[in-house]
Amino acid sequence: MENAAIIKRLISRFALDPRRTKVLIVGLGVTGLSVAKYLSKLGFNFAVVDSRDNPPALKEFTEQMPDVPVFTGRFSEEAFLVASHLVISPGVALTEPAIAQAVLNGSVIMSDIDLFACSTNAPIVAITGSNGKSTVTTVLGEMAKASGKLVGIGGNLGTAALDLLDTPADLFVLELSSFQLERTTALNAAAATVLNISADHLDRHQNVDEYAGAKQRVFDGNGAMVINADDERVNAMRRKGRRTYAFSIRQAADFTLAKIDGAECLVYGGRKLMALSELRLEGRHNAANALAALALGVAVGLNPDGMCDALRRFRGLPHRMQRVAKINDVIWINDSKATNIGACVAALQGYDSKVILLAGGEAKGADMNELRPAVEEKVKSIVLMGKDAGLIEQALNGCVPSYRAQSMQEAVRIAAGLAQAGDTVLLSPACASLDQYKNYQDRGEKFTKAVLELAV
Ligand code: UMA
Ligand code: ADP
Repeated sequence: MENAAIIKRLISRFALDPRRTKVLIVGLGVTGLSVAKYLSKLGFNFAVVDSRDNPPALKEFTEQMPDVPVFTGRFSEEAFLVASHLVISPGVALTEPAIAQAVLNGSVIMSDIDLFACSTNAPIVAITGSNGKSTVTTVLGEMAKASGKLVGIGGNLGTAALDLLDTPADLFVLELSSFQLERTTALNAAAATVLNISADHLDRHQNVDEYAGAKQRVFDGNGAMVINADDERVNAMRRKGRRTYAFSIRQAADFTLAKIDGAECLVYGGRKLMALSELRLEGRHNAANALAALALGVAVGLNPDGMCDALRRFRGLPHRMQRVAKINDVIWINDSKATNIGACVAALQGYDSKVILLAGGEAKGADMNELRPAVEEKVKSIVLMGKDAGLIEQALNGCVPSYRAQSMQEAVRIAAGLAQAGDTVLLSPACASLDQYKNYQDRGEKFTKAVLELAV
């Protein structure tokens, strides 16, 4: 879109006029930097604030925009006082006192996703949910490419949405978090999904209802809705009069699993798309992800043959149910990205026999009692580590043999001692990693390294 057309939309939607507004970018990470570049291109008057002393994008920002005011080290009140509009990064809570005060003073709250939505005429597919977002976003991007589309893929996945505008695209596929959605009002996606809801981020959201409420905003507008019929909370998000596609791995639905000529298949409207055995992804929840991606693709007119080809080629993302090794007939699986209970439970439910589970870390306010039924059913023994190991141990109350480890290496050694031929050892922590690791990738890499050391 031409700059003039974008500005016209920003004015009509948010009264965001480069001639008379002062914008404050809150947060100078990946998002803040993308917003700064965007506002600068459009000729806006803006400043940046970050509560960190040395925010991650500071160096790049001051090199590129040396004249723009930056306030660091705290949320400076002076900066908030003069702002007519705040573009708030997802890592910053809306309950920050400076933000709450700015709202009382009449400042307009926006997200980078709002700016993005006002800046393109290409259809947007928006994907949220507690688990599976990155997988579905990535595979749908591959499906769009296989259908011959130029596609921009990003959002919470890593590339800030506004940075995607630099490359021509027929379609955008965005992964969106609850934090991005809670401050977004202008999205109107051509197709959107909430893949599932399980407790997560309860350190930032007041309760699961409020968290689900933020997620459900992905459906605001008039696009197609893709609904997980197996998830009660998502099922309740259906809206009257909207084009809706349901997917399910347990019951009849528009996109579901069915036996055709003796083989379990992915089907749409009762017609076979491909055999389930052609999927190269571990875990039954990945069948749900595949169905969701197919439904979103159909909703925006992608070619079913191209989509199935992309699914057949897709090997999954690292740290999600990734097979690390088979050593002495024991299979080791890295699911380090399981940073909440829902992901761990889904991983366990995909197994027919009991596994040895490595779990623990930072529970983010979640109720670990919810882990117990799946552990009782699918876990032989559990090795716990990290800050909230004690919380999990308490919640499990001895329902399976439990061990404690101080490091990943120790956890892997304990698991190796417990495992017998034919067993699976699964790292699926049900917790965030930040108490002991840089991030979930770091945790997964340490696990992989420790496992591979067993083989030498
Ligand atoms: N922070 C401060 N003070 C500030 C601003 C941020 O202390 O003034 C802290 C936040 O509390 C947070 C961290 O800095 O811990 C990063 O926050 P940010 O808003 O600056 O993050 P960005 O670098 O802009 O990255 C964000 C997303 N991060 C978060 O939502 C925390 C990235 O998702 C996303 O890829 C990126 O925008 C582009 O869209 C990451 C993430 O962890 C991968 N997301 C969470 C998740 O998936 O569970 C929601
Ligand atoms: P997100 O981007 O939502 O965090 P990912 O695709 O990165 O999702 O997967 C995160 C974790 O959730 C991994 O542990 C993965 O195995 C698990 N997972 C993936 N899809 C689902 C699903 N549909 N239901 C439950 N867990 C899932």
